[in-house]
Amino acid sequence: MDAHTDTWPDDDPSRIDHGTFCYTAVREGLIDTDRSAHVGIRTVVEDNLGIAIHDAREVHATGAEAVARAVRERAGDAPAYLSFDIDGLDPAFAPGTGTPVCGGLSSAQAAVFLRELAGINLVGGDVVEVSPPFDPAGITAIAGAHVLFDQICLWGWMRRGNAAVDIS
Ligand SMILES: [Mn+2]
Repeated sequence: MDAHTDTWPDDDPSRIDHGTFCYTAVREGLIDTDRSAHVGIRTVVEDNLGIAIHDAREVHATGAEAVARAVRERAGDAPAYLSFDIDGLDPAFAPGTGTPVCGGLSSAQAAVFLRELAGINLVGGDVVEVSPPFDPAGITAIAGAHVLFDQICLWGWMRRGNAAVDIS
């Protein structure tokens, strides 16, 4: 989940940063591109290295549920890592980040998306790019905490044999 694909090559091949890590990971064979997807994209990329793109416009047009189903089907039963860049959300819901882009998902759309991934073989995940100095009202921190909570529930869902997750 991201406004950006982070699949851009760096001028300096020895450097890995927040806009190039995906490029390096694909090049090193760490990502199975046939089973991977980017969601929420609002920036131009000429070559996404074989990773599917479900841009934010598609999420708004077809719904977070439909996009989540497509991602789940693409991932199949492969071990999945879910990286959630908070700038996948619209700046209205996550203003505290370094490279905000308008037109992103709402917190509600993100919740639907994440919960509809239930059943995915999640083995790891993250929430990145929350920047407290840009987040004086704490809106972004709240969004990030909820995203991580939903990821933990997804993980628990698998570990408990798809039984309902007790969040009490
Ligand atoms: Mn980003």
